[in-house]
Amino acid sequence: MIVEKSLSSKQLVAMEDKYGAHNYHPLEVVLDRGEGVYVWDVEGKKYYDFLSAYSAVNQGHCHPHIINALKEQADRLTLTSRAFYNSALGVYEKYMSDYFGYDKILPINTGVEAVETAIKLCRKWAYEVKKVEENKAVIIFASGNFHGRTLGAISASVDPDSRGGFGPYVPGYEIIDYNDLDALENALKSNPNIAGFMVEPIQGEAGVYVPDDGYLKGAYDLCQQYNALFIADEVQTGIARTGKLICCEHENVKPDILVLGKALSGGVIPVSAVLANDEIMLCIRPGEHGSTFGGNPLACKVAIAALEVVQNENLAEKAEYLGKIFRNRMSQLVEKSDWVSLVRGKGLLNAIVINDSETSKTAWNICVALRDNGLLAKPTHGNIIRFAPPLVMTEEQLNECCDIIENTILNF
Ligand code: IF1
Repeated sequence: MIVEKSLSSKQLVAMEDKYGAHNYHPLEVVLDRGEGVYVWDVEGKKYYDFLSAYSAVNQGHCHPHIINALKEQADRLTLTSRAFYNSALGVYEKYMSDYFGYDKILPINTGVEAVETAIKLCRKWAYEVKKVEENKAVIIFASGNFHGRTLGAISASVDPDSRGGFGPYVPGYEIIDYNDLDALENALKSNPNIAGFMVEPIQGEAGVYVPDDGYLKGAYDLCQQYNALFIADEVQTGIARTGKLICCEHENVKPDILVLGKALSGGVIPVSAVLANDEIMLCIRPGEHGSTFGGNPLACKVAIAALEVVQNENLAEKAEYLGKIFRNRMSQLVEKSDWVSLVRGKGLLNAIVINDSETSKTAWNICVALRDNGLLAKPTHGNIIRFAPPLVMTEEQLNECCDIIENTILNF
């Protein structure tokens, strides 16, 4: 009998290092299994997941309702392409339209593909509806943004790691300061060819940077005033993460174009979407945009199930409630520890700032210590640690996690 020997964490890390491209620098933990708020490594050690795959696993790992939908549809039909109709897509599109309150949805796969879709849709609208002269459309972005890894997205980036060495870049972009309504008004006022403004309601990659109250509403109103589209990239902030279904809801803003991804599938398979009303969405016609996998029946069934979980388990309300407890606990830690200088965030999208330089290894080393104590998180920008657990966490579990974070940092 051949007994298959399973590989150790060390061996698996070595394999990734040898055979995989070096485009990541992961924290050293090799995960093998997940359930709800927990993940286990290949040696069987259990952790609280405080990253949730960058807010893709809001519904918790391997949520049975979503996995059942996946399994059922996987046995039936997975992909037809859009050359033909499929029995899941129309039902899903209606569900999405009702759920988010838009006339139409354009289904696609990854977050950045949805961002690209929104950029193309915005340009198309500018030429067809706003009557901008051909090839003159400009889209405004906010400095510090993260919209993904394609050329279309990195051309809007100011981060040297994301952008450097990949030029030439896509033209027709203008970058302004984030959280600066005067800068937005100046940009809109000084150029009649502005097609739209794309913005993250909270900048995730920048370090969970929450703009001032009124910023989103103010930006939306300015876009209206100057006949430009307000495009919200809610790939990370959407789907209940910040305490509302979408983060713009905190200011009662309904984006002209809404970009969703990540937790739209509960982290099960890549599913993303662009939502807009007819006047905008119908600017794209047959043959002008699409993807082999976009709108596949597996994705449709998984996304419906993932959104049902959000509703059935009141995840937005939970995120709002637990987020307050979390920031409260972390504010106490700020008082107690010289290592932590502040906590910020909304709902369960939060970060603490470590009192050391951006180039120091302190935040990384704290994350290593957190890992050893059974909690997984990842630093961003050197001295910031992002905390984004699955939203299915109980209050008791959250308090236990706060204890782990507190003890780890006080003993660091
Ligand atoms: C990686 C960061 C988070 C996003 C927003 C679009 C996308 C993302 C607002 C693209 C993706 C991910 C990508 C992931 C790391 C992660 C990330 F640290 F890089 F910035 F979440 F904060 N818009 N963010 O946050 O979505 O195409 O990846 O599905 O490893 O690059 P995608």
